[in-house]
Amino acid sequence: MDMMCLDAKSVTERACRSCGGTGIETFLEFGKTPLADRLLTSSDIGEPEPIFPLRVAFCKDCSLVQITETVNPIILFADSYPYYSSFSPALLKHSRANALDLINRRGLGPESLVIELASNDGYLLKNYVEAGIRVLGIDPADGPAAAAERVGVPTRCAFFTRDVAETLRAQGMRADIIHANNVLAHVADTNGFVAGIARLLKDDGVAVIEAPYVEPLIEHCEFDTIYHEHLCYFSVTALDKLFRRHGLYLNEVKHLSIHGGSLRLYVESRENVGATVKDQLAHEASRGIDAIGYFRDFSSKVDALKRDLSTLLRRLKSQGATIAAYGAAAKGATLINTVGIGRDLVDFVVDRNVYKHNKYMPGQRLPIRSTEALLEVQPDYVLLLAWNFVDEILDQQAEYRARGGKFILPVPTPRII
Ligand code: JHZ
Ligand code: ZN
Repeated sequence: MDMMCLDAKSVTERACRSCGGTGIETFLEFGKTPLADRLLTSSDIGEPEPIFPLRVAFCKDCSLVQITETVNPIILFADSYPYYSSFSPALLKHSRANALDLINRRGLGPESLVIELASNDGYLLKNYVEAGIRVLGIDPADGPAAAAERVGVPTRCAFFTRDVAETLRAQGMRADIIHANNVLAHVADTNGFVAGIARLLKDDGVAVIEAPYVEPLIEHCEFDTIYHEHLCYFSVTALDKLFRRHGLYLNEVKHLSIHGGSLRLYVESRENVGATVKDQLAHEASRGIDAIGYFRDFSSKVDALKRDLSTLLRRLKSQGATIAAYGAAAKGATLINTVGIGRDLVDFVVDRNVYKHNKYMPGQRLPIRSTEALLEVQPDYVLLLAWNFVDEILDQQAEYRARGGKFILPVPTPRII
């Protein structure tokens, strides 16, 4: 990464975030868009919003898919970050199962140390605390970090960097497990972050990392998961190279359905590459995911989806239907701003996260209300922006549906259910 001056709002990268190669080729261009998690308050409404280029590129040297603009992380994460992991019961269940599995598999006890990078509101580490295992959370967002402390998860409010890793190591801390969920793609200094993990891990420790996987993003046209917080869109091919550069080895990989299709990576300082990784590398080579050709027609698929969704919404509206949306998700911001879904089509967005209520979606400025509004208003249709939690949300909204309400799923192709 270019060195970012602290005052700079963003920088445009000219070289690959991982390998530094200069052979990066753009394959998708959204123009300038607002920041996906920067929800507006009523006093912001009269002001213009900062917008930044959103452009996706492929590195011919290491196969990493990445955006070319790095927005200053302080703007993105440190101030009023509205994302609290604990609002999703499915995510809590998924996280608890992961912790219990590792406690078992690695025989963790009171002497062990588990560190989580981007520990948010303590949604994962609290399971280790319950089991009497020492933990440390590190997260730069003050609201979620304070919420973690309240549930008994000691948390340092900071960005994790190589320097932070050195400081913790100097204080005698080495981790048996390092968790890093949905954060590797978010850090501007990709190499510094991975080097920090290498320094903080015990010799026989394991880093257990979750990140959205680029293959389902492309195959299911999940273009809305592209926004400025997500700097990288990983393949196993690109990850394997990234870890090896820092003396770490991707030894095992699992597929997860969460967030539209993610990978769980088991990374250690001892090389012991298992069949799951070898098979995945072979799969990516056979599908061509390690070459630009795989990505070339994505842009036209995205355009077709955007057009179909817009046409569907306009048709329903012209028939007199009322439409709301569900999930003031970051991905929802990309969807409404790239498709152009404003107040003329959607009246409001509902969300369970109380920190998002009475605010407005970036760009299109759709107001955000509590989920109760769906039964109060009973709109004819609800566009599901948080489509990754479709099962959970449909169950929860059984009453709205029983009264005749319908959901619109935007991806992989717009459809009404
Ligand atoms: P959700 C998040 O992105 C945040 P987002 C982050 N950018 C990231 O990297 C990805 O995840 C992976 C609400 N909700 O989690 C909660 C309900 O209201 O899909 C959220 O506001 N009711 C760091 O923001 C939103 O929907 C529910 O029942 O795109 C979902 O957002 C459930 C389950 C969720 O991700
Ligand atoms: Zn590269």
